[in-house]
This record gives sequence, C-alpha cells and structure tokens, in this order.
Amino acid sequence: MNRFQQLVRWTYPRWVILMGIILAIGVMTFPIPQITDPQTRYITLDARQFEFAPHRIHINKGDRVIINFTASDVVHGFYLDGYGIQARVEPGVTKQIEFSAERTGKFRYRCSVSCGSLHPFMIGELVVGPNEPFWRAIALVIIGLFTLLTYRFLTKGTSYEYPTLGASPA
Ligand SMILES: [Cu+2]
Repeated sequence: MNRFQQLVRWTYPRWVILMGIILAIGVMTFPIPQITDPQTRYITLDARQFEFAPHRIHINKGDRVIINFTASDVVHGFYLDGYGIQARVEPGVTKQIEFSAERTGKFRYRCSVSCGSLHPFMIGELVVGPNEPFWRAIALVIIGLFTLLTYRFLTKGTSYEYPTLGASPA
C-alpha cells in the first residue's frame, strides 16, 4: 500500500463523521411547516348532558389555547386536570377560557357543575403533544448513533484508529 492509498484508507471513515455533521445541521435547520411556532388555537367546546363536543382536543406544547365554551341545555362546568383551570357556563352564554399549554400529556376535562344523573361521566380529553424540537432531538440522536456505528464499523480492525495510550504496538 502506498502512501496515497494509506491516506485514503485513513481518511474515508472520517467522511462518515462529516456526513453525520452535515445531516445534523440539515435536521436542525430544516423548516417544519405548521408546527414550527406555537400557534393560537381557537376551540369551540360545547357542553351538554352528558358529554362534551368535541370530547377530545389535540394541541401542541406551547400553543395558546382559546376555548369558546358553551352549554346547550343546562348549566355546565369545565375543569381541566393538570392545569387546574375551571369555568362555569350557562346556556346561551359563551365563556372564553384562555391558557398556554405548557405541559405535555393527556389531561381530562370534566364537568364541574352537577348537571344530572350521568354528570360524573361527562369527561373529555385534552392531548398536548410535544412540539417539533422533540422530533428534531429524536432525529439528531438517530443520526448520531448511525454515524457512530458506521464509523466504528468502517474503522473496525484498523489498529491505527485506536492508539493505545502509553504502550506502542511496536
Ligand atoms: Cu355537566
């Protein structure tokens, strides 16, 4: 093997590292539409005996949530677990509930006004999903692992890639 071949052999696993870095930069700067910035979500929530419509709400972390809360039959309430937000609404009146979704997870909202026999079953679910930095982080971890494994695979068995401290392999 001449010096040039040696040089190529020595450098090429390092291209994997470079590729990994380029990919990582790509992932960090790739614009993801719609979920890049926290949004303001306008949600119409209607309470009636004995359900909420909609009974499930999906939002992302960081979103500003504005719920227009109505009741179509009797007086109902709204209590959001985990956020401790409470409201009460009379039929024909719209009550605005505003908050920022700072916690991810699933949170139940329930009627907080005793409105009849099946009142305890009047439950809905707010799903606060992680926003996109989470997915970027996942992508970065995958790229990092892939890069590392590929690098290790390519450099496997080439002793000069693993200089032993102190002792020279003579
Ligand atoms: Cu109710």
